[in-house]
Amino acid sequence: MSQTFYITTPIYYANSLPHLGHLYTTIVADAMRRYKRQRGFDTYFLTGTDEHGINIQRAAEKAGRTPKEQTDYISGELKRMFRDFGLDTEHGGYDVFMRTTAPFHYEGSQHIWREIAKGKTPKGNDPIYKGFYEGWFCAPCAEYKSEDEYFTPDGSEVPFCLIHERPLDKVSEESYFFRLSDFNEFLIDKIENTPGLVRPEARKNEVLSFVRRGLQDLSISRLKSSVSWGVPVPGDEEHVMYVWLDALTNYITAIGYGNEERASIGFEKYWKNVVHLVGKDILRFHTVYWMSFLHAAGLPLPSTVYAHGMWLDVDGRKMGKTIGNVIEVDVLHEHFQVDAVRYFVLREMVFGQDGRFGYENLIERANADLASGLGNLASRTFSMLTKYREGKVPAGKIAEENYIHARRAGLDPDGQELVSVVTHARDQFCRRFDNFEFSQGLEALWAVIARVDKMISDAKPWELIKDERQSETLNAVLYRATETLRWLAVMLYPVMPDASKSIYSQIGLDGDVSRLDPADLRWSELAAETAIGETVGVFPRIDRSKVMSEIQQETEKRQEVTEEQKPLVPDASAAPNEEENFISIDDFLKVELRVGEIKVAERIPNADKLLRFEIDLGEEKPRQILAGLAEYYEPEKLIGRKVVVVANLKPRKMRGLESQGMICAASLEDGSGPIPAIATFVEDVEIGARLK
Ligand code: ME8
Repeated sequence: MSQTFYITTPIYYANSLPHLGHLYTTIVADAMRRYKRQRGFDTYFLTGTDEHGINIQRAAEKAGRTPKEQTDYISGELKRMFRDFGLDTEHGGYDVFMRTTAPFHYEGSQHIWREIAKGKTPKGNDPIYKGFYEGWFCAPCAEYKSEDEYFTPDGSEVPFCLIHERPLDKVSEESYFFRLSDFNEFLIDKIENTPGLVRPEARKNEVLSFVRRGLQDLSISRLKSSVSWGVPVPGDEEHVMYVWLDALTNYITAIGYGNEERASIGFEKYWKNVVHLVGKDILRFHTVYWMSFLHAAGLPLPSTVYAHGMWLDVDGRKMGKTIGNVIEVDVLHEHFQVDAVRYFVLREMVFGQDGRFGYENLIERANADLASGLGNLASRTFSMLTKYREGKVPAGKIAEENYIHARRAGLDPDGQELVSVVTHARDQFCRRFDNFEFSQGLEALWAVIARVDKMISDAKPWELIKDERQSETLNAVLYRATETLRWLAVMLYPVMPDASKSIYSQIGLDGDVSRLDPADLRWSELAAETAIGETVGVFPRIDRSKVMSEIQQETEKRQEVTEEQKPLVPDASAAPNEEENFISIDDFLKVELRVGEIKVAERIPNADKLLRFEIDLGEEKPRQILAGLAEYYEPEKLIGRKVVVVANLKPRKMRGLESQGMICAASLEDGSGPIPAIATFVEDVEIGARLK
């Protein structure tokens, strides 16, 4: 049975549209898996979307969608991008697109929770205990704020919400905790002593020094009343799991851990050799947290967590919409060959370090390495075969008596030198790829291209053809160039699947490159007399100024459209708000206003001001809402009236009754104080309709 190889990308957040970063990690994983498949491994490749948690809940609210609609939309967009770039199953890419909202994933996540709870920490304690989570709460946002969501103004003792610019309340909430503080020594020992567990070395040291500073226990649940969008904690429906616990667990539920649905994929089989590819931004989650969770659940650790660097713009700045330096994946897809993009990202970024991405760099590299390099070698070789040898691969051996002629043409007569160059480059390429050193692996192959180009230029086939005595020399040059192309086509398959297949078939070969092991390549296995296929250019030259001006124009157009779509009020999150009274459209959309019909309206005993309503919002059952309207309205007269309800207001208790929303009313002044006038509709509006 062949050895297995399981590779994963992070599952990307379903709160915003996919970008170059997501494309990048997935291309790397895809290339690695294609390489391992060629090497004979039984491979499995996972990508997908992370669909729970407050950020998704918030993004959905912002966009006026339900969380389910939001996650369907983003995972759909991600799948579209993957399809465009040939990373989907149909093109030989991922085997599974995980979505953490899948029922089998709920099952598996709850299973790991139970397993963790059953076990003991390395220090013999219960890994999970109940405590209180303390945090800064923003009432208008109805949520806890993390450090990057608040600021502390000078002179204030408490932080302020970035959105509302008002003080936050220190609130503590019941939560389950994971006893992470018991895992320090375990993690240090494992990470220090397991070769390749955390890579590259610099990142490993980073994690170790983080762990050495001491670990704090981790809150691993949130009350459902504050974060509703998540996997319920088994045995306690009031809580949902911390999103990272559920997200990380996707790597094992996908292959059948803790659920029947995917058991046939084979957890036992694939968990033996697994590589998690991640950006350095989420290294800590995949090492400190994930490894502790796994160990607590009695499961083996992954073989490798490899953290790569980040793409920055050409000037080394982080990419962002506000600076306008984002590389658009749709632009990439429209203007560049998929293989060129794949080659560029693998060649340009030294894996593990940050890299710089600009359209111009991409064009430069594609023209130099692909159009003038590999593409030119292929097209000149095929056109010479057509022109000089009627489209057939000649025999490559030179008879000893002709060595003298070959030498005269500057060609090594027995060709051993080239064989050893190519073989050495192949070995190096494999070693580099095994070691995630994609850029250096490709460099080794381009040295071969340069070498063969030089062989052709030195030998000058266009001169050789004129001399009868140089017939074998010409044959040898053509054979060696074609044989090198065969090797390159096999080796380059993981990086440029389309170009590789194209070159392979242009040579006249019909094997399946995706299954050819570069280690099995033997020089001169290309049979003489092979009739080459139809010649097609693999990498057309990119007209730099034309493409750049098209991209420029499109970017401008896109910006104009965005300008037009901009809300009439400035976006508070984009620029400091000088006009205190303005809020952004997004802020407004956070308030969910809905049409409701009053079904019940009654006084509350011993309360002069409050009325109790039951209002139908088109939901399963009417909401109970309390409002201070008793002094102004006869409750009976309000029954049947359509009103505007703030539907996402945090429920609060008044007089022992829970009020689940608010009725909107204008405030009129009659000199003695404000008098409410309930907002209503002249038209016949549908119950539950949203106001925007
Ligand atoms: O972190 N350059 O999802 P996410 C290179 N859901 N890669 C980049 C990049 C950049 N500029 N920006 C993003 C999450 N990435 C969690 C993961 S896993 C159990 C849960 C890539 O949508 C890189 O792989 O924020 C990074 O780690 C990932 O996208 C973050 O994706």
